[in-house]
Amino acid sequence: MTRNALLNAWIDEIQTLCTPDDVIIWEGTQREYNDLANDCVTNGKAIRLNPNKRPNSLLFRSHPSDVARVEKRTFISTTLESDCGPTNNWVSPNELKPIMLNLFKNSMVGRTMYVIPFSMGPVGHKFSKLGVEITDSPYVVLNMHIMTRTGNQILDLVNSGSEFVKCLHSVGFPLKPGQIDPEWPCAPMEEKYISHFPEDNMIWSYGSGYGGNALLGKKCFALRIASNQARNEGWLAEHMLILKLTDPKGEVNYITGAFPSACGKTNLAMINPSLPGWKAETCGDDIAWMRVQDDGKLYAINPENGFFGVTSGTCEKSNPVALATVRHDTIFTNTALTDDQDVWWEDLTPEPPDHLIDWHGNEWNKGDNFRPDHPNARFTAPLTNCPILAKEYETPVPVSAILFGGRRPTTIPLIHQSLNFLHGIFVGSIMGSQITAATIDANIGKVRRDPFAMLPFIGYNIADYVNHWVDIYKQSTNALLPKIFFVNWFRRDENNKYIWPGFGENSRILKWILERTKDYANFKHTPIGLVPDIDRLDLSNLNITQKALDTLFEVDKKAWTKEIKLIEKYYDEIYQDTLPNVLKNQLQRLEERFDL
Ligand code: GTP
Ligand code: SPV
Ligand code: MN
Repeated sequence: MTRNALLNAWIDEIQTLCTPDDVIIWEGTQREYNDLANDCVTNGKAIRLNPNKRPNSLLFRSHPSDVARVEKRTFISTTLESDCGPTNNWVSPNELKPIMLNLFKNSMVGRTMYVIPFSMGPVGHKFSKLGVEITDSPYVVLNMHIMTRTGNQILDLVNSGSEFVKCLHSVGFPLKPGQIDPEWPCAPMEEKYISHFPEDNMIWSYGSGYGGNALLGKKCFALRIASNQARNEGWLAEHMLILKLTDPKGEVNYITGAFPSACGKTNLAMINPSLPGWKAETCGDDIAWMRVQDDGKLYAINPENGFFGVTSGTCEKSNPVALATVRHDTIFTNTALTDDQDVWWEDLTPEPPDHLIDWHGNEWNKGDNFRPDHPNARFTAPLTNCPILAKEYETPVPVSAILFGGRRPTTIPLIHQSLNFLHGIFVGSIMGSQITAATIDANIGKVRRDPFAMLPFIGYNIADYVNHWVDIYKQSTNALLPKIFFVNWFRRDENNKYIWPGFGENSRILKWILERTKDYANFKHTPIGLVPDIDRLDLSNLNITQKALDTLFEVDKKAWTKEIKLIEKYYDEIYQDTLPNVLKNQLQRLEERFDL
């Protein structure tokens, strides 16, 4: 046991409740990791990849029902429904706790219970927060080991009395005596619960082993619980990448970007700029914790220690940095397996291999009319695997620009700048994006509102969240705070093809953005904000037609009149009588600028 009485009492309580066969306190060493990885391979839970091609790497295949976050089974459990708000599923703790206690009862029979002390953020840093995850999933342990700082150093902090978030997880598949454990145990959909109790700083997750449902440091803690902590303590917990950019003169700037799940954060965080002389380095690819410091600037730090990235679409041309990052010491989930025991996913190579084992473990032959990998297949790799990891990845960095963005096939231009911080908050609040395979949903491809790319991650009432952004604004001034932009790499033409080449070419837009932060006269006014003066956009050596450019930067009054109607409807539905003043005022001004 540990030297912390509170922690010991909790471990005792969970052991008595879940009745695992044994309990292991995770010390966080590479040796433990290697041993557990070997166990997983021996027990048929994982496949060791070819050590010559992909050293120290594993492939896991999940149950076909357990492939992504489950928003319908994700709950914010607060005493008052109004503290949860209209965008989250609410159940009162009095109702939810007994249901879940019943599920957790004896849920770990036949399994080992792991206790993982972890830190979100660098160990001991004043911006960091501690957690302890109890889980019966070796897959979760291996992933948490990569995604967070784990082990004895953190246990020492917990033992010396630091607060921690209690994170309880079970795959929800107790084993009867003699019962064979499936490759990927989990519970049926209606028994899955991803529950957050912000009043207790506590997370209970039952029935899923996948990603954000189970690696509780990530979305559950670093966004949903942390957004509550951030509101109480005056900072921001956001679904954002953090990118360091050095221009050809050597000037350094930091940019954050909030795009919904599977909408390009990891790729922008690892951008390989096509513009000569520009250098990009990665600070974070999914989550940013941000605070206004004494100098009035907003500083961001990545609380994670690894990448849990989408494999689909990743290739030498689109993202060579990601490919280098996953060369070794990586866990793959739901990719296909090649004949020489390596991984393959859609677009990795222009032509697929002739033969693969698909993510179900079945034969796949070239020409088969189904995908061999899952669209939400992922890699888990340590930050330190990234060849362009910024040296300051463990220090808060001052943010010059915040990018919001999403997948919008129409209406939204490639880039526009908000008029000021409050207008930027409005722009964040009206974000829309096509639903992606990062969540289990029948409506993939349909545009939904995803304010601040945080729709599934705000751990409290969205009206309070928007007002909290205004409170952050009040901690400083427009002059010192980041400038706020909106990007859309995903505009499509009449043949449904992406118009903008994206990836490394996005550096052209980043250059324009940094010029804007320095007030260059490189823009045109439109009713929605500032768009590039095309003559001032660096399009050197880019093969793009005038027609494409016209579409990319058009602000079409007819389309926007329709959009504004939709925004009004959305505001009415979501906020009713709690619509924050900032949104009311900004919407009115937008209508005025369009002469509506
Ligand atoms: P989460 O990890 O789910 O939060 O996703 P993410 O926001 O980090 O998205 P990611 O960078 O993994 O990209 C998701 C998908 O979008 C991948 O298939 C990428 O190849 C694709 N993508 C990323 N950037 C671009 C871009 O600039 N243009 C185009 N066309 N596709 C992109
Ligand atoms: C996302 O869905 O935004 C992810 C993947 O980053 S998961 O960790 O599953 O939430
Ligand atoms: Mn994400």
